[in-house]
Amino acid sequence: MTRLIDVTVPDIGDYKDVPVIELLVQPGDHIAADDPILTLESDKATMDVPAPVAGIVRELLAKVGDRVSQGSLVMKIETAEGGTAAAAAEAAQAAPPAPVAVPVAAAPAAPPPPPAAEPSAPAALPPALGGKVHASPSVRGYARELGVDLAQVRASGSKGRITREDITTHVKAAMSSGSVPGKTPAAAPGNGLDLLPWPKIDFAKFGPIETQPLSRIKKISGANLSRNAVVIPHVTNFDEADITDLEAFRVALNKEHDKSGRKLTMLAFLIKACVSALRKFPEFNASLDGDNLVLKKYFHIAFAADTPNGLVVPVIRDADRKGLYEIAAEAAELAKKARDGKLGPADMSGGCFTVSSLGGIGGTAFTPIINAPEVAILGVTKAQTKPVWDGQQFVPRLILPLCLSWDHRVVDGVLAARFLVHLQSVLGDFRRISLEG
Ligand code: CAO
Repeated sequence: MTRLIDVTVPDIGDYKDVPVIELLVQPGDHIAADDPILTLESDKATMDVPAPVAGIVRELLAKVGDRVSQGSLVMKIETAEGGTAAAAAEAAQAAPPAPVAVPVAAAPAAPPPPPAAEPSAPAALPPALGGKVHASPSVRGYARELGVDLAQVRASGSKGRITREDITTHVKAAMSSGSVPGKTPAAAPGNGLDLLPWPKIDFAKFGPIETQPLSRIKKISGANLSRNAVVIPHVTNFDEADITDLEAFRVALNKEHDKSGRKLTMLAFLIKACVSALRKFPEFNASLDGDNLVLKKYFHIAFAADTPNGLVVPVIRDADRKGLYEIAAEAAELAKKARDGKLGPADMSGGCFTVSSLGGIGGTAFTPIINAPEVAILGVTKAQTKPVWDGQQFVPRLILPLCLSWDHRVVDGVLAARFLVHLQSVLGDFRRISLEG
């Protein structure tokens, strides 16, 4: 006995009227539960909707370009009569799609790659279906991000479809064999990382230990940070800004607004100063896309936020159009959402440049890793009162250390030094911001 199941769009968060950008199955296709059946794309994320049950696709009720929301009927699947009608109906709505956020360093929205099978050698494999590569847009985006040629990837999905895991497996295999993903070793002599295997040590031999699994955020951000550290030629420039007057101004304003609870943070000033520097040096407000540099005309500033589960990077949109109080309040709200584990893909996507502040904690300098596809990140450590020579005598000044990591494929040292000098002058006298058009 079989049953015809109505498949509807599951819970896709706050998204409504999202366009269907690809149908991944055809009537007559045999599919397994959780196979991707169609892809939706909002302005923030691409989502593959999984099949709620195994069966045969009988009717497509949505086409590419249709706009759908939670509950929209998209197809009918004939499934073997297993459970009750209620159970089948429930299954037809159960699994929410995994959104693939626009890549950010620590987006918890992107599912962590599952542990890959033993890597196989990435020899040039025939494409799954007669030379044509089948992969959803999100998988294609993932491949593009890692520089993988899909034609070289062994497909394990239904009907020869390449899955996200296939790409992860391919890259792992390429890394362990020392070749470049998507290229045969012969085509890229000497370009492989040729890394030694990770040391396998029985630590218990040396003393008592406790093993804890990494949090989901740590696993995702770890993979992103490793890629960024390996792929991007980082350089970090250091400088200092005299923030004596700025800090006095901030403290005075906070005292004034003590009762209302409105608070200006150093982070808000830093974000505003970075917008000013990004305006002056547009190469820093850019991303590499193959051989092109995409220059952004918007100013979405990300900031690193520490949470009990690891590092996340929420984004303040249009920071150029927001006032300092608005930026401070939004950063506080996003940092709270981050600590509560409630940031969504939209909160973490679209960043142009990141500020990573350890100022409230300590340190004199560090070398932050760039949050790809951004091209630079500003690290800030604790401001300290230091003696500064004013030409006649040493005077105590509050000095803020600045650490700018930048992508040497896009920026060079002179520009980075100028960027920091500009930050220094704005933070040294914030009235300069009011002179900008
Ligand atoms: N120097 C000296 N003191 C500083 C400072 C600086 N650069 N920045 C902040 N402080 C002090 C201030 O005195 C502030 O207290 P008051 O405003 O009450 O005077 C206090 O630290 C706390 O600052 P804050 O509440 O404004 O917090 P913050 O802006 O420093 O940080 C946030 C907010 C979200 C950035 C922070 O909580 C955080 O998560 N930081 C860690 C980021 C991180 O992990 N970076 C490393 C990533 S690896 O690249």
